[in-house]
Amino acid sequence: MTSIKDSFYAELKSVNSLNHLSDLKVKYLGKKGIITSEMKSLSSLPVDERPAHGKKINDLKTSIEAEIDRIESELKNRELKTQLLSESIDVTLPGKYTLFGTEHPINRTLSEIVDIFVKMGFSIEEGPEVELDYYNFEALNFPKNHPARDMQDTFFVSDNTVLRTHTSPVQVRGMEKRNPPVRFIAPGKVYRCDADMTHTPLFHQVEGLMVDRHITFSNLKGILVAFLHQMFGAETPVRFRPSFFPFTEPSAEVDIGCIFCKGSGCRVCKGSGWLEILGAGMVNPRVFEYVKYDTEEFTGFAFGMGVERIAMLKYSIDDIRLFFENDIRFLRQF
Ligand code: FA5
Repeated sequence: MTSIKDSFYAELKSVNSLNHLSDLKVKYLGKKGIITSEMKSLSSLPVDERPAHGKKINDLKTSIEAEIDRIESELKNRELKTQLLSESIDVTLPGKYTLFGTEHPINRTLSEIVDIFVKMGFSIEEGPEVELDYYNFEALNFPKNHPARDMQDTFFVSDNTVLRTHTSPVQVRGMEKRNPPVRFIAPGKVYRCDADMTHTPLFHQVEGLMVDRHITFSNLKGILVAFLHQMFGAETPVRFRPSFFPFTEPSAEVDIGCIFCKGSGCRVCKGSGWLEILGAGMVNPRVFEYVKYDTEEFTGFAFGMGVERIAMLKYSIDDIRLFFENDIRFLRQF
């Protein structure tokens, strides 16, 4: 019995893992283990020796079980500690840097413009960028060979197809689709063969159109002044200058007081104290005739603005090309 005990303790000393301990447990306490076979051999002893020997085996079994339980919980603790150490997180380490994109300044400006008009009850209308001559010019009262067609620096796709030079064709398409009253804006890309510090071949415009009974120039002024005050601040001066567009009569160009020099005159406003911001006017009855609106019953106003122009003023950017160069150092500032 003593030799079993000694060999158990000797083996236990070298145990250093739960697997190893489990092997030892099977060796001594398993069905075919040393202690179990000792128990079985009791029957070969003389009857009077059996109780004393049986007790010894039982005592040994109990102490082996206790010892195995003790070592098992020690090993479990040790393994847990090792696991916790290897899985611990150093919260003082710097985080992993992820590069986030930001909204492009043109999209941001466009959303701002759209939001203001949507709150004023305008819906959103879309039209194709590859447009028929009819919608881009003809139905907007630009007759064939009208000098204004040339003024627009048109990209022709074919004799009667162009890349739209403005968003005004959406006015015609929108009115063809429905009867008055109408009130929508049409944001989108437009194209002109033009490139310098303030012009690019692709840029964005937002068109606006409102047609109903009794619409007057005062309504146009009210809406545009409200828009410009929300966009540039309530103190911004606004003025309307007479101008010409074939599809509006009368027509106006709208200026805001220079936001750089506050009207005293600077390089940006070329000393005038004013910055041109959009074109507008009362819809020319000839356009209504193309879409078969009753020119006696209905009047309307339209306006169109360059989004890049507004973004340049809002963010004090003096070269329009920066918007399209995708220089991350520029874009990151927004
Ligand atoms: C028009 O395009 C008219 N369709 C606007 C209009 C609509 C008037 C409805 C009346 C009623 P204009 O050609 O002026 O107008 O262009 C409008 C704005 O587009 C300009 O004020 C300017 O901000 C912008 N713009 C024009 N050409 C370029 C260009 N090449 N690059 C960037 N912006 C431009």
